Amino acid sequence: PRILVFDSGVGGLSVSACIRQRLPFAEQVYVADNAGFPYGDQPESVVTQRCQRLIAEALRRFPCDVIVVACNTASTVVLPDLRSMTSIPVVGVVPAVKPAAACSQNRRIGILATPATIRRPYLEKLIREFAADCQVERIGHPQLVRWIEDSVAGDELPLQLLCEALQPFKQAGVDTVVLGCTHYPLIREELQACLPEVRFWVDSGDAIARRTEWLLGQQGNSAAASQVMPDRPVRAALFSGEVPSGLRRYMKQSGLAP
Ligand code: DGN
Repeated sequence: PRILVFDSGVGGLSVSACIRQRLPFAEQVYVADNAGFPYGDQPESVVTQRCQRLIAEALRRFPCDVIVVACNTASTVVLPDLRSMTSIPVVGVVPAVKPAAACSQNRRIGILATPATIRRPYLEKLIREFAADCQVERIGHPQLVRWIEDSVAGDELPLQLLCEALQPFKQAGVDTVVLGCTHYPLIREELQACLPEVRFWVDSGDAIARRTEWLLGQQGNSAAASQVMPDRPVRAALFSGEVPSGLRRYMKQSGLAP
C-alpha cells in the first residue's frame, strides 16, 4: 500500500516516522507545501486551495490508498473539501487533548501549537469535551515552526528563546504538554530539556498511524498481504519550494530514507 503524507513543511515527517514504525510494509509519498509555509499566516481559503492542488498533483503521479493531512493548522480547514475531491480516505490531525487529559495527574495541561491552531474554535471544543476538569494553559508560538524548519536545514535552535517562551507552562505547573503541531515532536528532546518537570509529552503521531492502519485494513491492505519496504519507506519527497538542505540527512537519521 501507499500513503500520501502532507504538511506545510517538514513537520509531517514526525508523523511519517510513526507510520513507518507501525506500518513498515507501507510506502509513503511525502508532500510538503513549503512554498506556502507557514500556513498560520495564510487565509483559510488559500490553505484549502493549495492543499487540494498539491495533493491532486501528487496523486496523479503516485496513486495512494490513504491521504494523511499531517498538519494541525491545515486539518482544521481543509478536510471537508479534500473529502469531496476524492474517494480516497483522508486522515486529519487534531491536538491530542483527549490523551493528555487521560495522562495528567495534577489536572494541569499545557497546549503548545501554532497561533492559528490556538485561535481556532475547534480547540476550545476539544478542551470542553475532553479536558473540562483541567486547568489548560495555551501557548501559540509564532516562530517555533520556522525555527524547526531552519534546524532541519542545519541552523542552531535558539534554545534560550525557546525556554523563555515555555515559561507560562512552568508557572502554571503543568505535568502534561500537548504538542499540537506536527513540527514539535522533531525537537522533543530540546523541549524536554527546557521543562524537565513535565512528565508527559503527548502528540498525535501514533493515533494517526493507528487510524491509517485501520483504514488500510478495511481495504484489505495489511502486512500479511504486502511486501515489506525495508529501505525505501518514502518513495518521493515532493516539495513545492526549495528542498531543505538537511532533508536527506534528517530522513536518514529518522529511518525514512536509505
Ligand atoms: N506542521 C503544521 C501544524 O501541525 O500545524 C505547521 C503549520 C504551519 O505551517 N504553520
